Amino acid sequence: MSQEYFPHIKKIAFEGPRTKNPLAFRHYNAEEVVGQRKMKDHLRFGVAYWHAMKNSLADPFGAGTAIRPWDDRSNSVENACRVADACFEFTGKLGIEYYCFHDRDVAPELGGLQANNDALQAVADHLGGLQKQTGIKLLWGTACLFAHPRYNQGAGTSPSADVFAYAAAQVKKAMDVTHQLGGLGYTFWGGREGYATLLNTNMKRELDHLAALLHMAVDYKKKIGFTGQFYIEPKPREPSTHQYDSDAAACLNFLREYNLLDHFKLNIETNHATLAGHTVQHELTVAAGAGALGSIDANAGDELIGWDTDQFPTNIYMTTQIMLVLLKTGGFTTGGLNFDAKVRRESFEPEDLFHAHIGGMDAFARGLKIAHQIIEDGRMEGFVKQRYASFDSGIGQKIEQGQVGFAELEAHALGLSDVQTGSGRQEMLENLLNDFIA
Ligand code: XUL
Ligand code: CO
Repeated sequence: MSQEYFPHIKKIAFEGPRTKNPLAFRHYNAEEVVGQRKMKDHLRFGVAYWHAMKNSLADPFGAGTAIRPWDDRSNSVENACRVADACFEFTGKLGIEYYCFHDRDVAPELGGLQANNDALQAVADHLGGLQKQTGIKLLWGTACLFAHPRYNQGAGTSPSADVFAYAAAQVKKAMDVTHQLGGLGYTFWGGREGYATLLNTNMKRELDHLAALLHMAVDYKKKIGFTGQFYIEPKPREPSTHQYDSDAAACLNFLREYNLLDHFKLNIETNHATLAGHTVQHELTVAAGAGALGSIDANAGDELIGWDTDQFPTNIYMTTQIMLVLLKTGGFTTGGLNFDAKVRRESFEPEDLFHAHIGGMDAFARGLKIAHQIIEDGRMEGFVKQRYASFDSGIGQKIEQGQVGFAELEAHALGLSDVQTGSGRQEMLENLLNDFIA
């Protein structure tokens, strides 16, 4: 890393909430201890290589606008290594400790499988050197099984066995390099694992095939001794009309049905949750309930557009609610907050990448501090505990412990003169939340 790619930007420092410096943290103070952990260990931020480094900022109506002096857009290992150098300089200047990539973000697709594997291997070796030099770690790796035209009808769910085989080979190599780089996890996002019309689709067969691919990955993981965590990333649509991993509940059902639940956790993404008609806190809570909350792709959608706009998260209410769920589950183990977010097409200068990440990091730092205070205060949790108190003793406890059936409950109900629940106090709790955010 001899050349500097962001020469005008120094390492971003914590300057506190009153600073006027746009290239400084107001709230993210890596070493500050919140509860039991340092902020950086609660939040475990990751840079998403595909957005931060490779996204040209094209949209369906126009060409890319991004100015990225380190990337000549040539399909060469040399260019890929230069982009990697820029990525590590960028990540280091932000004080971010993790990154995530697809095989095709970091290395060029040169043609045949062997040439692609060789290119990926060469770049992975270079990435290994950069990791050693900087201490930056790989949060998770993945294979891009959706961009190349061969995957136009899916990868693990393609109607072509040859495409399935090619996808398996690509996952194998992506797992190899993730393992080589000490990746803490490996993600499966099935962008085209779904369908456009049922008129041409055998859904059952496609799901069986997807499960077979994942079982092969589990076997291969054991074979190479990779101990990282596998994740599935739910998303209901885009690019497919319907994706099988449509939300957390659908993923959990699929994993249970095919005996895969012991081997996978979920990587929950905010904008995918909203596309599925949920909030991100809903999706996180569903995953946590199954002991499968693994990692988070941190971003935000645009309520007025309704696509997967992958914007940087700046909403303190949202980051607070994410951190509330996370802290209650004990926080991350293998996972982290990977910024699966891109700057807007209008924000095309390299500096904008810094503003975007600084904003997301500060928003999560605030969310963390506020969520921690809410938990310490205990009123919110106390209210919820009290709301279910009728199950802590008497007939409620017997229901939870499976000691009663319909006959006993009928006898109990016949003896009741007045059946009531207390108020849900939603508005009071919303006001309480606002007290902490203010
Ligand atoms: C797409 C998406 C992916 C996955 C990794 O919407 O979120 O970038 O995170 O394949
Ligand atoms: Co994602």
